Amino acid sequence: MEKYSEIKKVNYEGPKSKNPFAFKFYNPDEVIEGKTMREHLKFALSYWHTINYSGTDMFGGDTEDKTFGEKDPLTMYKKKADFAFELMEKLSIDYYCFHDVDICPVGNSVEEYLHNFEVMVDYLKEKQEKTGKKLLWDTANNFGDKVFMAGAATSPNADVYALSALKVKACIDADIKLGGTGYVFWGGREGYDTLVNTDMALELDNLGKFMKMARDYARSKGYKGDFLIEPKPKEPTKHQYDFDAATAVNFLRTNDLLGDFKLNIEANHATLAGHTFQHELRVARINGAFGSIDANQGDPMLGWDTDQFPTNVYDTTMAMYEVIKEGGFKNGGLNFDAKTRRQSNTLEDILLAYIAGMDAFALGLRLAYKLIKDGRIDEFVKNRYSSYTSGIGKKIVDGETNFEELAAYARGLKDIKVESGRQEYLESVLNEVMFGE
Ligand code: XLS
Ligand code: CA
Ligand code: CA
Repeated sequence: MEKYSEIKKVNYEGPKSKNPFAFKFYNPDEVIEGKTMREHLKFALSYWHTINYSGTDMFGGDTEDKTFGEKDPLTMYKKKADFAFELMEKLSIDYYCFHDVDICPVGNSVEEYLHNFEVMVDYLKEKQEKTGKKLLWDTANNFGDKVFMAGAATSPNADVYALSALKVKACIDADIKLGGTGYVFWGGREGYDTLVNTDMALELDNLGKFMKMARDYARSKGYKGDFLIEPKPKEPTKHQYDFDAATAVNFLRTNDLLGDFKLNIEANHATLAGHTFQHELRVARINGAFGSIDANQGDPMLGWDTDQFPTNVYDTTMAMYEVIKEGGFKNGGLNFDAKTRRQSNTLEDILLAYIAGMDAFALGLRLAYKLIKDGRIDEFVKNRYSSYTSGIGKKIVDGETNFEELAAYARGLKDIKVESGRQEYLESVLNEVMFGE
């Protein structure tokens, strides 16, 4: 990766270009419906995958070198930061996201960790000021170290709970210093492998209290951003407490955290939970909890979190459809929680992967607007529910009826006809919009 400063800026050349190092659909400053594409899409680089991941898998070691030829830990992490900001510049990415331990060496004690973290946060702040790049969100890695083997805020050990709070507090302080707009709680190891050793009620209660304390601390320091829960059904634990969007929303409601907390929806986690990406976005939206997106895709044949760069345009179109219906991103954005494959082990592959993912979402944005302008699908759905716009249906929606009235009404009904759902036709409309002129 040492040669990264020689890489050229990636420009938009349009769909006819055959230049692999050019955008075909992402034209950062093109205005679509009153906003530039970079404002619509709010792309972010994920530090852990792009700056640190070195191709390792369960069966073999590194296939990439991300040490930048440095032995001294702090100097190495500064070079990593230089690489991150250079890549963002070359790719026209305005935001980035990190875990605490992605940006600094952990050292040999809590004190050393805190010191290194602070040094690197100051370094990132300088780089932000020079380049105009921004922090989208940060998060504490409270799952990697062996002390977190049984969880962090759901650990059976109260000392681990306290250490987890220290790390989240450090990240909130960093978030405030760097002007970030999100703090993400991804479960990590907040879940269980077996109930024979687990007090589920206590763990969930402790987790709720932890999040409240995080919120109260951050707000008392003037933090204005969102807190985000990132649902995932399994991996690393057999059962993660934030299983999916519906489970996370229920947890937030139970703990009275909705409002301060929203959801960070990851495509790969949605499919692991047996849902589509769009389903998870819709659940977040209808509960007023749409926050941010971790853009990637899984492999439908594999039951684990492959974190691939997103290239499936049906998925990006329907995801952007949900984003547009939500009124766009506010504090959130599109973070590429995605890594190049173990065999795609060059600097060029990192660029090509981001280009592929950014173009897939740019195409998704363009096609989602086309779908909305075409109007046939929205119109169909609207008409499908038209029985709720007058008469007894309107009374149901307005909450102005009861079982006696409904039963009396139903007694007089003859030949109820439910209209066709027209699924095949609507799917062909989607294809027409996506591939027609
Ligand atoms: C792991 C998660 C993780 C979060 C941040 O599966 O995707 O990377 O996004 O901790
Ligand atoms: Ca993620
Ligand atoms: Ca993931």
